[in-house]
Amino acid sequence: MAMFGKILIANRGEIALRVQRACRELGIRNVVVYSEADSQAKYVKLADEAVCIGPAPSPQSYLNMAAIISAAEVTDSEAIHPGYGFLSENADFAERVEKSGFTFIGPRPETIRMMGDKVSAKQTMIKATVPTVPGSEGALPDDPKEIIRIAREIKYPVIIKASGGGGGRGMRVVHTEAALLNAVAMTRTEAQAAFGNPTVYMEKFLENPRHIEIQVLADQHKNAVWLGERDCSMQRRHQKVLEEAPAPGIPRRLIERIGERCADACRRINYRGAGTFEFLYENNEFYFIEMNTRVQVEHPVTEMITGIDIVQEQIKVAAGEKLRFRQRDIELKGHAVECRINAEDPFKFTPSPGRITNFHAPGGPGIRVDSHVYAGYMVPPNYDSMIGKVIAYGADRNQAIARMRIALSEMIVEGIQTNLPLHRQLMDDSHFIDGGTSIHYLEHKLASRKNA
Ligand code: MV4
Repeated sequence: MAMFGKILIANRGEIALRVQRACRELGIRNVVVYSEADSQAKYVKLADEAVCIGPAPSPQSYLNMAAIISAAEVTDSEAIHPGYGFLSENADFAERVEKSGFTFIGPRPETIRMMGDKVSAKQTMIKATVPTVPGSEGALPDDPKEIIRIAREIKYPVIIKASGGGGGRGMRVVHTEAALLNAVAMTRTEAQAAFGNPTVYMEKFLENPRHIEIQVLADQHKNAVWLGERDCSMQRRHQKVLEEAPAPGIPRRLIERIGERCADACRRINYRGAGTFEFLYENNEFYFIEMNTRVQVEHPVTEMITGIDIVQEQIKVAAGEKLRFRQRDIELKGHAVECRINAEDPFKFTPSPGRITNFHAPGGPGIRVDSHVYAGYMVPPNYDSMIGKVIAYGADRNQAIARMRIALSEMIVEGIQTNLPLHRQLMDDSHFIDGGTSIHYLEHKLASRKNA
């Protein structure tokens, strides 16, 4: 199968630029679609072709399947890269893309649909011997006696999760039997309203875990590899703030065992493309929770420690190429940290759109900046507040952090508010420097900062 001649990028912002760069390096022409709010973006001007797909609100532009597929048709594109967010994990979109004769750069629609249903995703992982959180094996039944019995078996606290949820939506922690049935009923009602699916399942609630994820890559010829792990525990309200690779303080042989289970699961389900297995990690044990079927915001930290360009690999395997490396060829070298730079109030976290009047990107050894913004750029109010990412690579974690500290001190973003002050504080935070903080650490730190 021949490499694509032209790819349409169905996204915006830094990831549109990231995919555009991958296309250029592979010698593939790129088509960018954009909303009226993004007409002045530099990557739009730099695109081989650009098609306006609608007004600023996402439902009318970046979520408008018909407009995006029309843009692919009029430009004679061969494949569509969905980036992250928007339509990237929408199985119906992937299906419509393929039915219209284009290649969807991502897994098969059935795989996306299966992983989008958290109960079926978890059952698939149990079959593939990936360790999961102890809980109801499958959907919770209606019978209240059964629900009570399952919770007693798991032991409190338990968590009720919506099968259609994920990423922190549709969950409820239950501490006592007295609260159980009402919590199940409420989660079901909310799940029906939010996802059109009342199915819920139950897990043991882990009180103080870390969020560790494994990056995988699979071709269409039964080859699958894992590209190490990322620690994404530094988060606030389910929004990751800082990620790093490798995860500090976790025994290597333990991660290798889990990574092998993930790559093996990919082979079993004939997975195609890049993907991420999300785990909770507590008391030296990994527990699978969800799989993401897209490229993730934090993919650069893995690229830095493996030397593998994940976006280029996504494109190559979508075109039918074989992976050119085996597991034994993959070497995890050094350490990388990524800070997500958001246009937001550094204390209240409210969005801070507007014109960037002055911008200076950091540089120097080991520094990578993935950002589409520049001095004079207008941050539109319609989308996610992330304006870019700073990634620092070093021979070890201390060097990566030292380089990040310098980079953050050099960086200038004026005209809007950003979370740069928070990142600068984190680089001097003794708990972060020690490594291995839990998913609750940042929120606790922020709460005590307010009282200080
Ligand atoms: C959990 C959990 C504790 N125990 N499951 C939140 C997002 C979704 N992907 C799963 N989530 C959680 N599932 C069990 N059995 C705690 C969380 C959780 C969390 C997970 C990852 C990153 C940040 C989080 C913040 C709060 C709760």
